[in-house]
Amino acid sequence: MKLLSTITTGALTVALAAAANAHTYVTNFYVNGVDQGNDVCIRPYYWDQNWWKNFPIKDVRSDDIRCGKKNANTVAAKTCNVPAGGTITLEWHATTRANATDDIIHISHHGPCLAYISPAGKNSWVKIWEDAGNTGGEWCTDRLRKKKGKMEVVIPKALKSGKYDVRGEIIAHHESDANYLENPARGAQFYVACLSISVTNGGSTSLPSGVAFPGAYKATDKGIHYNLYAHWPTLDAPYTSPGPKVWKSSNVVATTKKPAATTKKTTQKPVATTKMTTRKPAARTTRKVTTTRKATKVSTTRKAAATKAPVKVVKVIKVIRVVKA
Ligand SMILES: *[C@@H]1O[C@H](CO)[C@@H](O)[C@H](O)[C@H]1NC(C)=O
Ligand SMILES: [Cu+2]
Repeated sequence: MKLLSTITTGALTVALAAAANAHTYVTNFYVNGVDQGNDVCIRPYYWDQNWWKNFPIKDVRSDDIRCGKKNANTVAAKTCNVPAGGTITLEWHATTRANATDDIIHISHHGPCLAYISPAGKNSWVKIWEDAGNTGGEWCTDRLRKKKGKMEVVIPKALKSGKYDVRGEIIAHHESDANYLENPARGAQFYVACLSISVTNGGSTSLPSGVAFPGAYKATDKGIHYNLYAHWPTLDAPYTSPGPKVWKSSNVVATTKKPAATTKKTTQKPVATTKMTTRKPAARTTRKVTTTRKATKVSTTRKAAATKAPVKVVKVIKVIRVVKA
């Protein structure tokens, strides 16, 4: 499937060329940095002659929005053990992992990354992590390209042991200035992967009830029908991700792991901080270094979004689009 869109904004013309290899999918899953093997613990991606594994889901009303094409109720062949508080990594590629020049996700694709968790087989998703918004026009997808496709998510330390499904997601906004319901040829693109994990050495906290897919997103949500080009040529228009807020219990874990943010966060969540500190002082110290960076990024994103002036919508004057089968 070849696709070429030319977007003319005022005097500026952007040509976005994308082929089948412009999209993305998850090839590998890691537990605390250890690769579990190709496709292991990942629901097998559907594909046929008209649908490649890396194609995006676009209709948020479809069952496919849950775990990808025809994957709403499938299961992975294997379940991977993940200790509570451990880090899982989803490795994304546009073509194959073996391809040394794989671009992870096409450079035209910008948007947030999100992760949800649900009790296995239930359709009750709790958001545990997101890298939403942008810093000076740099998005999660841009960072992902630099990190060779590796998306890291911490499984909440407090979470009860048991079997869970993890839903990793990237939303690409290069065509989401159009609302999919009005123009199904364009709209936001959702790249979704579901994984089967068994949380071990968990805490005492059950997941709160989550959101359903479909159901959680609407095509008209601000974080879905979003004009990436509103501040053209910088892609830094303020952004709010769709779906629920990140689960607080996940934040508790994140707070203890992010000393740079401690001053601010402590005032917000003194109880939580104290709890975690008394429980695991050793773990806290060990992880200080890695997480300082993340904390800085997160707060930068928020500040950037907060200080931005209201969005000025630059009108897209002309949108020419050619789709070749
Ligand atoms: C390798 O990746 C690049 C960039 O995604 C792509 O253009 C090329 O076709 C890929 N090669 C193979 C053999 O898949
Ligand atoms: Cu794409």
